[in-house]
Amino acid sequence: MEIQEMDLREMGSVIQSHVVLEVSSKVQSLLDSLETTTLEIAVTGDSGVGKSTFINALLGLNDGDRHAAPTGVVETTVSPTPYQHPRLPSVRLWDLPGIGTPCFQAKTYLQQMEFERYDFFIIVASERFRQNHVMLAHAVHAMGKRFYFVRSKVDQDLRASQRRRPTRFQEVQVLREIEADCIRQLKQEGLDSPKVFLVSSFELHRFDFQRLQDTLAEELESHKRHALLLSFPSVTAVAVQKKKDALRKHIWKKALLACVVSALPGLPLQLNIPMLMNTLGSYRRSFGLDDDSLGALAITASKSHGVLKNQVCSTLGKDFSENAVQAILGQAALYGQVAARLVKNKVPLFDNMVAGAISFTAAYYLLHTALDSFAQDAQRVLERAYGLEDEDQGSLCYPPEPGFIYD
Ligand SMILES: Nc1nc2c(ncn2[C@@H]2O[C@H](COP(=O)(O)OP(=O)(O)OP(=O)(O)O)[C@@H](O)[C@H]2O)c(=O)[nH]1
Ligand SMILES: [Mg+2]
Repeated sequence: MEIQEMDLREMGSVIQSHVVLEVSSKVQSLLDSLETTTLEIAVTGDSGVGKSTFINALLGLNDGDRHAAPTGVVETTVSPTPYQHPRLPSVRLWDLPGIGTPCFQAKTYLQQMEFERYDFFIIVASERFRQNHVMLAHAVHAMGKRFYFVRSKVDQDLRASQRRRPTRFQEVQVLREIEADCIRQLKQEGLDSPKVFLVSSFELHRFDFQRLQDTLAEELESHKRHALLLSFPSVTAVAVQKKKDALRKHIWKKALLACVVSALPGLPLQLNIPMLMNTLGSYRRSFGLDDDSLGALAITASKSHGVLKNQVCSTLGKDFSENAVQAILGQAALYGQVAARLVKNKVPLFDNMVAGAISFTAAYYLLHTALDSFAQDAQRVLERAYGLEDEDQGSLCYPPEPGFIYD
């Protein structure tokens, strides 16, 4: 009887090890395919309309950054220039030379630009949309790609309008007029229902940038949507929430992979701490909470780096160290062990599985809690960066939320 039970237990361990190994290798390849999915975004328009500034804003870079696209200079380049996302190397924005000449040939232009490589085109204009833009849009569409119109520098228009009619100035009305005017121009040039987004690269958190991001995300297939949601700067509360949701979907995969399973039965499961630290680091950067991102935001928003840093209140946001990670894991493992003991006494076959469940639960709890609190940090940073709160209020840290595991 005793021997039979031993055999059964060993066999269970072997089966379970193999199953978990197989599942984790499948999960790894799923994550790999997600992380290596490319997103190639073409940005085009006439010279001086703000293409490079827009690209830098999307990449979260300031003009002075050594990886930034040069701005405010007359470009003579005739070939597409790629700018790689600083955190996600498989995402690239392409600065395409202008389309301004009267003898413009949309088809030839697209061929020269090697149009197949792009997932979609953003056509930028700072004043009028002209026939050239519409010709390009038609050619892009005919080649099976999507296009979007960005009307740039709206902050400048608002300022000019306010100066012109200081007493009658109404921002919403001016914005509506600009949009209606763009749509009218595009229709006049033969485009039926153009999608136009009003943007200021200096104030991405305002106007239509969020709507542009939502529209792009909706129209992309799932892996590319994930890349877009992670790569675009989260400059509004909605964007922070969407980024959190996008990352949350894959927590269980990350947690599973962090459970290192020995192929030999009988060895306990352990957690891969470097792998967890790596994932947490990418969450933190994704929400712009690392020093570089906070520094770049401080410049864009004309706030002090220290003021923004003070808004980061989560345990891991403040102390991103292995000790802090171990402490959170310890907390989670404690709950896990109580539950595990109950199961283990009843079902000896699942010894290994129970140990695995504790590791998995602890990793899941850690990632889930960290993601929630990073998102809260990001929200506070945003509020302070864009002046929603009073400067001299100090830090707005709330007590940490009790992160819960399964939702
Ligand atoms: N106010 C305001 N100015 C902007 C905005 N975007 C760009 N600019 C300014 O417009 C000028 C031209 O911007 P660039 O980004 O260099 O324009 P570009 O389309 O890349 O120009 P080329 O490379 O020459 O084709 C710069 O002085 C920018 O600072 C914006 O959203 N608002
Ligand atoms: Mg440029």
